[in-house]
Amino acid sequence: MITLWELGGRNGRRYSLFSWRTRMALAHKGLAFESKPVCMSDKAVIAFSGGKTVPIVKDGETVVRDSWKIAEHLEDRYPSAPTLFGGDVGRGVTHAFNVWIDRAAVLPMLAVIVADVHERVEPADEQYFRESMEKILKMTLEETRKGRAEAMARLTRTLEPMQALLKRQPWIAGAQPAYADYILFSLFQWARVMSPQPVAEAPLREWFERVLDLHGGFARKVPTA
Ligand SMILES: N[C@@H](CCC(=O)N[C@@H](CS)C(=O)NCC(=O)O)C(=O)O
Repeated sequence: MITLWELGGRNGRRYSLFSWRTRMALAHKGLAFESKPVCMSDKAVIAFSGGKTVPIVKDGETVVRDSWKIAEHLEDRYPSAPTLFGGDVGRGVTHAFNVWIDRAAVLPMLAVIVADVHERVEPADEQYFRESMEKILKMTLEETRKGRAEAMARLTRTLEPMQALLKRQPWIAGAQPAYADYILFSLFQWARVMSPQPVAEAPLREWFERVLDLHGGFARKVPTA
């Protein structure tokens, strides 16, 4: 049995974008898992992992923290299940995409949705979340609400290459969906679970709907904003 520690929000929401990468990777591999929701401010409960972030996976006796390392672990441990990367070159390119999304796109999306996310975290996390996000964004949550249109424009500009790509091929990974799709998907699922604002335009919007339908609608059937 695989156990996944991840952020839990109000009303059963699972809102860690990085944990959505892991969830999708597990579904892609056809692996069942048990979800253990944790509060962002409760570091004692995840101390066993040696770190302070989720997702964390325990697979048998193996504990893996960090969504990219978890994806590599699943690919190596379950080689006969559908591939996440499509070989060594695909693994390298997917890693490059992972780094690009994390460095270029996560902050622009955060700036758009952060105040909505704050309204949906567990009450025990409200203060911790506010303090850490205001430090990262160098502005108050109230200021992010005022700057939303500008943040949305920055996000759209950042992701324009993905809009162009999705006019040429159906999935980020090419002809079939794979882990690269889940990396980009995680941003929009984060928004879908925690914010009532629409954030994706066509053709990204249609691609997002296709990912929601994958694996029996696994990602569609969850509590959202
Ligand atoms: N590179 C890590 C990033 C993980 C990460 O930042 N997780 C966030 C939740 S989305 C977290 O646990 N934050 C805890 C904190 O900020 O205290 C990964 O890909 O797993």
